[in-house]
Amino acid sequence: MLDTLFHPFVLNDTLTLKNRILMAPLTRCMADDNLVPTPAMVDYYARRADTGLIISEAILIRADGQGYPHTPGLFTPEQINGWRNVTEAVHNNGGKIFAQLWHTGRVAHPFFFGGEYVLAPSAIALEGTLPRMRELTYTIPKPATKSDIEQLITDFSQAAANAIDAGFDGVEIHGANGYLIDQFLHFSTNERKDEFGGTPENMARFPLAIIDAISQRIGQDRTGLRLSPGGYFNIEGDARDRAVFDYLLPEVEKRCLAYLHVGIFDDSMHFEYLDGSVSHYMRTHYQRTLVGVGCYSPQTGSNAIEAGQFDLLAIGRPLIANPDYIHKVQTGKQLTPYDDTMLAQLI
Ligand code: FNR
Ligand code: 8K6
Repeated sequence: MLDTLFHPFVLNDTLTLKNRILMAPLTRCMADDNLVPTPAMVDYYARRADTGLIISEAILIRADGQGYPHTPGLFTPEQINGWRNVTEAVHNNGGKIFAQLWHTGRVAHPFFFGGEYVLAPSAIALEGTLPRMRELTYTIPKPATKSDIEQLITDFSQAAANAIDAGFDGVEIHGANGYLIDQFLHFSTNERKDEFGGTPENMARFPLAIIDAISQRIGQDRTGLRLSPGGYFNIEGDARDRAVFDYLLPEVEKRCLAYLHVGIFDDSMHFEYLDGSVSHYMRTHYQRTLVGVGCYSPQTGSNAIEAGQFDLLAIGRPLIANPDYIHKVQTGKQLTPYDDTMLAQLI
């Protein structure tokens, strides 16, 4: 039954994956003070090269996107060189790796980049304090001007070019989990009155512009996308969001990306305004390659693929706990259960 997971999967003319298990993007906060990947990170990713595709932890496209300590970047030559060591090690072990491109928007904090403000669609602060840094409170963001938005699109596409320069096989645009791109797509964070807010077409304009700019720069076959139609992390969902994603998903489908990835921690969560789980909603509105994720085991993930719920399975926390996840699953060995204390080091 698990055989389904271990057959190669043709993503497109450019990329074939050796199996259907992807490593989900996992922020580890382990880059050095200049946000450069370390040798320990090289080894960590190289150990997981037997997955069909590694999606890297979220990587900052520029300094003012930072919202957590020691998250890596892809905007300085030193950072690009650091990532080249990672991609070479993964390739030497027979793997493939995409870079997840990230700007946290209102989830950023000026503390990290020495700025005066953070950028977001609207001046609506995230409530509360930063994880692991409770002394810092989220700030009221500055609504991005049209020229800020143009610059962000340019910087996303430059980061994608930097990723290819660093040897990545492609990029995943982080449009999920309540960060900058997602903030444009939900009414609770987007109250704009211009062409970037108010209607589904307007709210999708910035995300689609980023997708188009990156596809043009590095190729749609090397571009993936993660989206969270259900607001569940850093953001509140609103029944009106449904119309935004009803519009966005067919638009994304037209763009023939490498894949679309569900952004969720637990895919058994049901969203009333989506009429069920996020993967179910996305499958209904998107027929190309879909990556499912969120509390799946090899068996439940394989069942979901066989049932047509999605095509590829991303695994997060179990891959933190088991660098040899693929080997263990293939040989029927017991998996080590994930525990939050495992976040303290890279095994
Ligand atoms: C995450 N997740 C996540 N998602 C993302 O798009 N970019 C990221 O950088 C991170 N970082 C991250 C760190 C940690 C510690 C966790 C636990 C999760 C979400 C992740 O990709 C995945 O969707 C969830 O972990 C659900 O999958 P599992 O863990 O149930 O297989
Ligand atoms: C993408 C950056 C993430 C930075 C740290 C993430 C740490 C996540 C730890 C797991 C917490 C899960 C909370 C998810 C909310 C789900 C609500 C149903």
